[in-house]
Amino acid sequence: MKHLIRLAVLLLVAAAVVACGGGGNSSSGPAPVSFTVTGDDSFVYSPNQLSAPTGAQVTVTFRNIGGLDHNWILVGNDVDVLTVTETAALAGANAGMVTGGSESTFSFFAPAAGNYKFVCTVAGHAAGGMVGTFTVTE
Ligand SMILES: [Cu+2]
Repeated sequence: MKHLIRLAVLLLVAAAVVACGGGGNSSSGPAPVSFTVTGDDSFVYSPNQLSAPTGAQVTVTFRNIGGLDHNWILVGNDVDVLTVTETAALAGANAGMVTGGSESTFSFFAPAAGNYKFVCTVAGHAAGGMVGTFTVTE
């Protein structure tokens, strides 16, 4: 009888492991992605084109290799980058202001599929070219 109980427990555990495994695979979504982006005083992001699948956890390290303050925020494609402020950043997609020689690492979930932009909101920097494209795929 003890053996039967032990067998039943083992079967239940095995069933639970299988169920969790299957559930985990279907609910975990796309693999997380991470990027390191530099920004400098010539108003260049490198790289200036990023892509991630919708729903993926995106971790960005924004490294300011210049001397001026710079930032990195993700905004909708329809936002006017010349007048945008940090409040337009999509949820979590905001490096905050990063002083020269410093970096900021932050994470967010890639929004719905489509085209987005990232931009430095310091006055004059976007006009100088500090803008990049972020493509979210299905
Ligand atoms: Cu800047």
